[in-house]
Amino acid sequence: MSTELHSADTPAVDLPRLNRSLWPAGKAPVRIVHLGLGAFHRSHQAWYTHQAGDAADWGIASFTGRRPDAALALAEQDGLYTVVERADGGDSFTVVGSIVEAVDGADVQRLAGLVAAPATAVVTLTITEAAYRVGADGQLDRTAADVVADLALLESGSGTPTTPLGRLVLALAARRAAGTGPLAVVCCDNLSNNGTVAHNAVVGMAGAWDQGLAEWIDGTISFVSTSVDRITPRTTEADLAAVRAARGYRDNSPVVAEPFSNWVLSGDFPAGRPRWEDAGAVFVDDIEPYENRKLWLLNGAHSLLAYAGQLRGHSTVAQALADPVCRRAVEAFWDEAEANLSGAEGAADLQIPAYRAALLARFSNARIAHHLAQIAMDGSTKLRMRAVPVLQAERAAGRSGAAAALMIAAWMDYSAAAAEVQDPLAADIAKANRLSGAERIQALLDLVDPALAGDTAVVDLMEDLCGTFAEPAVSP
Ligand code: CS2
Repeated sequence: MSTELHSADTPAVDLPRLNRSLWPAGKAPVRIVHLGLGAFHRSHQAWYTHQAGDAADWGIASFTGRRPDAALALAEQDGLYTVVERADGGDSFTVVGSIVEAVDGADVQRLAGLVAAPATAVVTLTITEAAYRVGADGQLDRTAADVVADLALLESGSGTPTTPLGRLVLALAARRAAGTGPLAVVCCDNLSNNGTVAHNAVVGMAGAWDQGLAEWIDGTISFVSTSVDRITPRTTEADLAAVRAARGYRDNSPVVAEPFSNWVLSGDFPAGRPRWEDAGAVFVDDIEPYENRKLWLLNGAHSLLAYAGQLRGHSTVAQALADPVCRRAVEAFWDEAEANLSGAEGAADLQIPAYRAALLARFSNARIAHHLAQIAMDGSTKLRMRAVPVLQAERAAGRSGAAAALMIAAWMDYSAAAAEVQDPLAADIAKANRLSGAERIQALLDLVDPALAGDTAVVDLMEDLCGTFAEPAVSP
């Protein structure tokens, strides 16, 4: 399939908007429903679907989360948008056509209709790590305010759920009622064992409303685990201008991403799936080593840079990595992570030294302005996946885990210094920061992992590590 709207022999024209009538592949029927229409979905799952050999059979209906804006902008251009692959040496442009319907997430009726449709085979999710509302025990937090509100709505049978979980549960109830059978839910958020997390969250939410539905979901719906990877900063006005300048048409929804991308999946697709392997996706039996490699080495370093880097006055990943103090902290964390990845079964396939070298190159791509403030969000959830397992493994091996602990200590210092902390636990974080000394450390740690908070040696270690990045590297 041609992926270029304007080939070299078609001179670029100043289109008022992207226009599907010029699109060679036409419009595929909806067989995938997505929750979380954002930049990452468009640079990753939609991009893989677009490149699949059977793309003409697999259209995506993509729903936004809290706001309708992204759907409105994309619907204006009939779902078409440009992926700008931004390498050190320059940009390349692909017009992606796999999203055939862009819908406001609040349109739960449309969501339920599409999820219940016989043709729908796959539901993909990029709803953010925090949206699963799963506590440190791995189960749905039924006391979270928005979960409580959505459960009341579901029980009353009127009103529109506001959480992605509530919306999905309602849509799955419609599928059950329609008798259209099994499908696969594919979690594409950065969580360890994300298929199980999605299962626990969805079945937990359904069970609190209707036990029969929970049992049906448990026995019918396949929850696929994945490891997803492609650095995708938020789109800026400058990106819109870059597309216009280079391609000669106006796109109000382009997405900029690094050239690298990776997708590892594990699980069943009872109603079929696109041939994502044509675009490089890999299907494995045991996803855990890949997942840990990505979550610890890439996302772990990201979080460390987000907190340490901002404390030292940096604003992007590339700037923070160029600071020797931050770079040393990342390398030390990677040493600890690597020590615990290397023992895993199949670790040789992980090629960790090459993966680390590639990460340094990817993070140093200064043409990708990946803002640390974006990565810093939802720290209490992210640290559970990125720092805690390495810290626990190091301590179980009789070592201090100081480099993993430093990531958590940097988050604590950042959470006290930042003007605004975006986190589902923001109120508890602010409360903990009003304490001091070991009490503060313990209260903050309790929000990330209660078991660690109960370990006085860990609390002492964190107390020593707080303040490590107090010295700014650059004058404000
Ligand atoms: C980042 C990720 O914002 C974050 O927390 O660590 O979004 C990261 O850029 C992606 O996982 C890369 O694949």
